Amino acid sequence: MTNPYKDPDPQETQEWIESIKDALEEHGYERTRHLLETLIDFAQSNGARLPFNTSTPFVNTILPSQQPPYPGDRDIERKIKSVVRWNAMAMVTKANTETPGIGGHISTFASAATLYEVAFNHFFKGADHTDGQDLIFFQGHASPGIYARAYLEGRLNGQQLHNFRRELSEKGGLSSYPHPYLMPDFWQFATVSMGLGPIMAIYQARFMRYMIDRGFMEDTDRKVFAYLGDGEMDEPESLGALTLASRENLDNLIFVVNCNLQRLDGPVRGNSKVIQELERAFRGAGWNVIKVIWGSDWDELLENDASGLLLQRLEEVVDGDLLKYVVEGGAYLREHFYGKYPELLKMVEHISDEELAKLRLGGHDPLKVYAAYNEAVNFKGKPTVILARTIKGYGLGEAGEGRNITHNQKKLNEEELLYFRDRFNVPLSDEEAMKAPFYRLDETSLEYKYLIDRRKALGGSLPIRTDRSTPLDLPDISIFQELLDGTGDREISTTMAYVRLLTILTKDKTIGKHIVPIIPDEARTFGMDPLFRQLGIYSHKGQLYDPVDSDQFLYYKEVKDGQILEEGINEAGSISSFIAAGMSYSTHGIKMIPFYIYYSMFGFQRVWDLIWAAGDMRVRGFLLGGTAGRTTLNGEGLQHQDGHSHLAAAATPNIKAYDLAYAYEIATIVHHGMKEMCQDDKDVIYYLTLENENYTHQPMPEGVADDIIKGLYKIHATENPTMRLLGSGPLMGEVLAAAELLKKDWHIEPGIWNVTSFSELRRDAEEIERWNLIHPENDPKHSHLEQCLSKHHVPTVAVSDYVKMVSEQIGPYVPGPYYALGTDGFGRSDTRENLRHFFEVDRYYIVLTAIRALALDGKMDMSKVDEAMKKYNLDPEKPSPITV
Ligand SMILES: Cc1ncc(C[n+]2csc(CCOP(=O)(O)OP(=O)(O)O)c2C)c(N)n1
Ligand SMILES: [Mg+2]
Repeated sequence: MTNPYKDPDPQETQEWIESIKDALEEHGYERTRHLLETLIDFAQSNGARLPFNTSTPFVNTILPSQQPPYPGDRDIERKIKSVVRWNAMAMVTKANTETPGIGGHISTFASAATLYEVAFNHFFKGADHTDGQDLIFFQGHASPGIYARAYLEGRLNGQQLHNFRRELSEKGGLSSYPHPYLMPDFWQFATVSMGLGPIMAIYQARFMRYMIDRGFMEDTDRKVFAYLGDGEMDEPESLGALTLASRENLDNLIFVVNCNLQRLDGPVRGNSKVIQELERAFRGAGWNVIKVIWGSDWDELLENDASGLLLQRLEEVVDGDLLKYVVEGGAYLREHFYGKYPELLKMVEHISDEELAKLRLGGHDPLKVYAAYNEAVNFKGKPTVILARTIKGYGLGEAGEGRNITHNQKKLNEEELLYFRDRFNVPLSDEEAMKAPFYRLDETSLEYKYLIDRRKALGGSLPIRTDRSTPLDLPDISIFQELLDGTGDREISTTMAYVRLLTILTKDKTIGKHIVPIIPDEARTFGMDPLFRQLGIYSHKGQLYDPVDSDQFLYYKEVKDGQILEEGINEAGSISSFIAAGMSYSTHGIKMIPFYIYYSMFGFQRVWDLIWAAGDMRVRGFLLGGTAGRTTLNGEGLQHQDGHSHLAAAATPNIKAYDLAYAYEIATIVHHGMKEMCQDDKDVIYYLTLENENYTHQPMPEGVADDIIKGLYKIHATENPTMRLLGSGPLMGEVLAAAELLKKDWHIEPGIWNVTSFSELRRDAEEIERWNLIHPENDPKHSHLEQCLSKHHVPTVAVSDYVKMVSEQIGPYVPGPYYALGTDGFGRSDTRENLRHFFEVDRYYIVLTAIRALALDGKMDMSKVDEAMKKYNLDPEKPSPITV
């Protein structure tokens, strides 16, 4: 390492080095480490003020002498790898030749091929392995390579490869990236939104531990591997949860960062070194770091570097230069890298320019990569990251190797194809190669046999997504009887009703232990703290301290087999836990039902991308937006009040979203949702908004369960209504009050309906509309909305505590004129009453809108509108909540 301190006594320094050398030779690494650490501690405590340094020299962590022998046949593996490389390149080239602009990536896999091949041949455990299956997050843009291998194994056919990125082709195609939603028997994890893979992998590894600690499964040494791009590590989510992994000693977790030093536009760190920076971040966070920078070709050079000058030069040089050397070749490298010091030039004078340029890097050398994996899978007590130096577009030559344009290289021309063929010795004639065909290994060949045998020995082909879970018995809905019966005079919030439901559910003998309550430091806000003691907060270490409230019955109890995942102020982490639990039916073959309750505003708008990924991965579970509703959450203000998460939920295809008003609705929906998830094997996420306004809850009316689930049920019927009111969630109270006013002050008796889900109504209506459109000869079908409302062609006023677009979703399908009241605009801190007035969703504005609707419908005189405004003191000059 470069040391700015000028050594006044090099001889003394040398003597110290000699002592260390002796210690290493006589006593080995551990003893030497102990000696040095003791010396450092001594120096530090005697005022030496040592600088903090978390990086190690820019060389491989594992020395050549520490490398295990390679257990495979390197020649056969190289041949297999070459064919995988070829097919991966060919499928992208073909796709873009036939359909220009269809996209795809050649360079990412080209850089990562060795990293994957060594793992496929020697480490990844498949679904039939006696230990169970490893969980592997493949780098999304490397998908062509993963398909190419599956093709060689005979799992995919040529037609499918041919239709890469054309999933809608008649005979089926392959998705661009890992999407379990689209290829549910193949991909396990959605990784292509960068940064989500790393955080999700950490929480998968943690959830695996949770399942073991809670006694659901044995600890069989299964691993979670996450393959990541070095550019991807700039996403805050990538590094954001590192300390959780080390704090929880997740030695079942292995990150492999493909350090090709490039991202899409150019270098990840032109002016410094990304590998060193990542090492610092990971070591600082308590991870085991294995750097795989230089291949075996460098061993001798580095061993001969007695003066340390080569190492010094390697430390000096920045990534921008390292990339230039890849592109410019040997002569340039000699002049600019070695040429800086005459001694270095001398070191390489026996090596030709061509050989110099070809000195292989660590991430392309199976020996080095194997050594790294071998250490990683055996390392105890900490998660491991392998930082592997590779070249982006490796083997593409002038078509893009190491160049800034490499990420967007979508096809090779004939000349480039021939170069690639030669570079990897792919057995194709010129004529054949120029057509970029897919190459299949002969089933009698050694390579084919080896490929298949290796995977057989390791438990089967990968990637694979299975569901080996069995249905869970569900208790009857009567376990929630107290919620179905109403609260009498007692006023409670829907949040309190939910907590009661969760308490009952977790105590249930049939399903209780499969419930995974997840909470990001908000349990007391929601009144969930009694569950801490009842269920315990999961902690692998148990509780090493006496909690401050240990003298109380409901103390803060952390325990090794605790059921609650208390994630701290960490919504991205919490949703990652939700994802891990909600796909447990597939990853662990055991159905678990996550209930993740969070502060509504910090849900969808903060981590929607992870929720989207959850949808892609067919996660099942319940999301609960607590303290929701723009006017129902009083006091807090603009950044707390959620009035729009239902828009996001409506746009997420496998989310069923409900805004609930009464306890019995919650019981009905949760019971139905559990049935879908645990017995019908539907991949659904239920999203329920819950509020903190206290009011009384009626007993459940007869025969409304199905309608509650469908999204709309009747609260009050009238013989011949002239209009109807639709209320939703907490604003149901204002709707009922408005109906009273309409009756008392205007002698109007509206029909009253409760909307539990605008989005479910809309989906149903859309589906029916579509069916009717394309079946003109058949009797038209009728949506639930139509069945409920088509009897009376009267004006409708709909009110919710969300932006108007939420209730407007059903506008086109509601018979008669439709008026939506909602909470568009930024929130404010004030009382509920004032907020509902401000957003014009209170009972008076509902009445006003109803009267105008009737006037426009010719049923009342327009002068009544003005009269109503005066009567209820509604100021026509009041500023608009949308713009003020
Ligand atoms: C969140 C997100 N932002 C941007 C992209 C677009 N994108 C795809 S690949 C890529 C560059 C990837 O670089 P790196 O992570 O270093 O991977 P490499 O291909 O170099 O292995 C970008 C910006 C994305 N997929 N996800
Ligand atoms: Mg990169």
